[in-house]
Amino acid sequence: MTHHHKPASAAPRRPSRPAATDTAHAQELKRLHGWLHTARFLTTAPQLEHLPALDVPEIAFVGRSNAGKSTSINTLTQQKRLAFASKTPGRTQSINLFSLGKQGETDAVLADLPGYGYAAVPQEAKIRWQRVMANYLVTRENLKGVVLLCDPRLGLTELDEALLDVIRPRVQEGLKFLILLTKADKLTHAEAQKALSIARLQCGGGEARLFSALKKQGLDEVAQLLWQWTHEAPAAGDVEDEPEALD
Ligand SMILES: Nc1nc2c(ncn2[C@@H]2O[C@H](COP(=O)(O)OP(=O)(O)OP(=O)(O)O)[C@@H](O)[C@H]2O)c(=O)[nH]1
Ligand SMILES: [Mg+2]
Repeated sequence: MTHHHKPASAAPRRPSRPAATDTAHAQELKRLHGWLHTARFLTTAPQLEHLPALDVPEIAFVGRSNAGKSTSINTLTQQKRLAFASKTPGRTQSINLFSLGKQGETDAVLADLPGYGYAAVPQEAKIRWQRVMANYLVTRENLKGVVLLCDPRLGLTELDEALLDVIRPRVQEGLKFLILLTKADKLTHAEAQKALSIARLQCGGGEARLFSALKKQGLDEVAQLLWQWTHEAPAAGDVEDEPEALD
């Protein structure tokens, strides 16, 4: 057996380092952002039945049109045009899936859902879309978490509340839920804190965070949540009921 030990005299002295915990934390964040940066397009599904059945945890980004869903996905994954910011908001009726995972392995999926509430969309299309989304949120078996993007200057609208009603039972059964208050750069510190405390009351069992794509605010916290949601071991004895479809 050959040994490759260098002579002791050649061993360099270790440079002094910051506190070990700081280093570990910084490395952990670097790893998380590296993980998010692996995001790549998986598929687009115009209808629910076109969505492939997957066995990796999925996180859905939902919210009003123009809330900043596509921008937040691009910011979190540090990619310029992974999710398209549509020129005609509310027109896309497709669910876009993005895979995450190193070395080409997929260990999680992000779903970019079309926004709702855009005034120019015909009523019929609005109702159809609401039903598709409700069905997705209720029946998608690998759905692990929902990120509801909300412009804090508008607060939760009627349609956001309707969505909350749909997912509330699943949140009680362990579905992870985050209200992400976007465009925080448009608020003063006091306004942002007020919006955050309101959202904390509204998120019933979930979480609420401030986020700004422009100022890169909230990225670390969201990255940590997304990782935890998709990688934490399910609680022992946690038996899932078959989800029931809406009509
Ligand atoms: N100031 C500021 N503007 C933002 C931020 N995030 C998004 N925006 C802007 O908000 C607008 C809408 O952003 P999108 O990401 O396209 O919104 P969306 O929720 O995907 O909208 P739909 O695709 O229509 O559902 C764009 O003009 C963005 O540049 C932010 O953090 N700060
Ligand atoms: Mg979008």
